[in-house]
Amino acid sequence: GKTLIPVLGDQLSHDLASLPDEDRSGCIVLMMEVWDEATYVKHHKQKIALLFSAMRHFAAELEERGFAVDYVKLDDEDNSGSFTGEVERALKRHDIDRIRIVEAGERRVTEAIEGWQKTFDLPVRILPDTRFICTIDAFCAWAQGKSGLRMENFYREMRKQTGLLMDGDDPVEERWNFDKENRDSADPDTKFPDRPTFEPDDITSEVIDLVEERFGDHFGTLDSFAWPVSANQAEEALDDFIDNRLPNFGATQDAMLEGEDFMNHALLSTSINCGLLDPLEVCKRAEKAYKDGHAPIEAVEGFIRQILGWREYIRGIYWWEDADYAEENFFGNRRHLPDFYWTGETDMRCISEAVRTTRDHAYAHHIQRLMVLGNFALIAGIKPSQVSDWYLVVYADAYEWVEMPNVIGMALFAEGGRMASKPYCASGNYINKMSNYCGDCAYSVSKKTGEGACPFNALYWDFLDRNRDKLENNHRLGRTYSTWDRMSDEKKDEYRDSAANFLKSLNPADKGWAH
Ligand code: FAD
Ligand code: DLZ
Ligand code: SF4
Repeated sequence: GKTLIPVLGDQLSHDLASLPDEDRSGCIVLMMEVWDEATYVKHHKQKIALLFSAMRHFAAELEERGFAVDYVKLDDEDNSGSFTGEVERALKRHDIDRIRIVEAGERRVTEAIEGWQKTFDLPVRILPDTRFICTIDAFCAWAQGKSGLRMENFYREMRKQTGLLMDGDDPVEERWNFDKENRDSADPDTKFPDRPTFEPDDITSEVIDLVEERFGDHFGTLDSFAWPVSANQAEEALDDFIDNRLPNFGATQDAMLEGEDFMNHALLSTSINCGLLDPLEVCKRAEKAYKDGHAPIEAVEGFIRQILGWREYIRGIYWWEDADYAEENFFGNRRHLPDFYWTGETDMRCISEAVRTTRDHAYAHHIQRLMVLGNFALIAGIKPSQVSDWYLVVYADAYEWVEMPNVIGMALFAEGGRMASKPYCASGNYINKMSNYCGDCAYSVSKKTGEGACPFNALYWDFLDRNRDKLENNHRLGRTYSTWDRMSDEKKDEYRDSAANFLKSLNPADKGWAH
C-alpha cells in the first residue's frame, strides 16, 4: 500500500516535513477544500479565496514535481465537508496502509487528526511543523517555571540561537532593541510605495466566483483581491518589500494615516502563515539588506523582531496556554461586540477607517488592530470571545494560533497579564499623536467629556476606574492612577457619566448582555 499525505490549507510549503524529497511514487498527497474549515467561523471572502487559490496553485506545482495529488474541490460531488470525512473517502479510493501528516496549526484540527489512528485503524504519524523557527517543545522548555513570559527575553534567545543580527555573542551595533527609534508619527504628505498587486489569474478568478456564489453572505468584498497566491508571487512580494519599504519600515511602524492602508508594512503575513514564504528565509533576506547597506539597523531589527520574536513567541504562547484560553475574561466583560465592527458605521473616524480597510482588503496594519480596534474593545468592555471571533473572521492572515494570543493576551489583557506587563489602553490623545484621523472626526479629541467629546477619553478613565481592584497593583499603572486620584470628584464623575452615556448608546436595550 501507499502513504497518504494530507496537506492542509496552511501547509503550502514545498519543504513541508511530510513531503518526501525522493521516492514520490510511494505516496498520495491529499488536499481538501472542505465546508467545515470554510465556515467554522464565517471567514472574510478574501481569506477563503486566498486559501482555495493558493491550495490549487500548490497542488499544480506538486504535480509538476512528480507527486500524485488527489485534490478535492468544494463543489465535488460527495464532498463530506470535513477533513476526517475526506480522509475516510480517500482511503476507499486508494490502497493506503499508513498516513503521514504535519501537525495542524490549531487545536480543533489537531484533535481531529489525533483520532484518526483509532478511527481508521492505520498507523498515523504526526510530524512537528519544521517551518516554525522554534519548536513547541523548545518554547515550553523556555516558558517552564518562569513567572513572566516576556517576548523580549524570548527574542534575545532566538537571536542567539539563529545568529541573526549577531556579532558573535553580542547583538550587532551593541543593542538588542531599536524600538525607541521606531515610534514616530507619519507626515501626512508622505508618498508611500504602491502595494504590489497580483491580478487574479484563471485559477483565482474561478475561485472568486465560487466564493461569491457559496459564501456570499460572509463579511468583506472581493473586488480588490490582490494577495500573492503562489510561492513565486509571494517571493515577488518579498522582493518588493525589501527593495521599497524595508528601509523605512521602522520609523513609521506605529503610525496611521487616513486612506493609507498599507504604508511601509510588509504585507507578508498572509503568505508566511499559509506556507508560501518561510519565516527564517524572510528574516535572512532582511538581514542581508542590512549587511549590504540597503536598509538601516532600526528598520531591519524592528522587522526581524516581528517575525523571529513576536510571531514565534505568539505561536509558543498558543500551545503553552490551556484549551480554555479562548474563554479567558479577566475583567468579566459581557458587552456585545458593537455592529460597527461589521458595518463601519460610526462617527469615530479612527474606527470607521480601520473597519473600511478590513472590509476592503481583509487587512489592517498592526496599530489599527491593536490601538484602535483592540483598544476600543478593551476600554469599552466587550466580551473577549466575541472580539476574538471577529478577528478570526476578518483578517486574511488569521488562524487561531496567531489571532488568539494577539487578541486575548495582547490587545485585551483577558488572561490577566501573562503576556503583556500592562493593558494596551489609551485615550484619544494617543490616536491623535500617531495619526491624522482626529482632524476629520465628528468628535473632538481635545474635549474630554460631555457632548461631542472623543469617546476614547472617557472610556479610558472609566476603564481604569471600574477595574481598579484588578489593576492598581500593576506598577506600570502607578502614575496613571495617581493622575486619576488628583482629579476632583466632580471631574471623575464627568468621566464616569460620559462613559456611561456612550456605553448606553452601544448596547441597545433589546440585546442584553453576553453570557
Ligand atoms: P508587518 O507589520 O510588516 O510585520 C512583519 C511581519 O511580522 C508580519 O508579516 C508577521 O508575520 C509578523 N508579525 C508582526 N507582529 C506580529 C504579531 N503580533 N504576531 C504574529 N506575527 C507578527 N497577525 C497574523 O498573522 N494573524 C492574525 O490573525 C493577527 N491578529 C492580530 C490581532 C491583534 C489584535 C493584533 C494586535 C495583532 C494581530 N496580528 C496578527 C499581528 C500583526 O498585526 C500582523 O501580523 C500584521 O499586521 C500583518 O501585516 P504585515 O505583514 O504588513 O506586517
Ligand atoms: C482557513 C481555511 C479555509 C477557509 N479552508 C480550508 C480548506 O477548505 N481546506 C484546508 O485544508 N484548509 C482550509 N483552511 C485552513 C485550515 O483551517 C488550517 O489548515 C487549519 O486551521 C490548521 O489547523
Ligand atoms: Fe478616534 Fe477620538 Fe480621534 Fe475621533 S477624535 S478619530 S474617535 S481618537
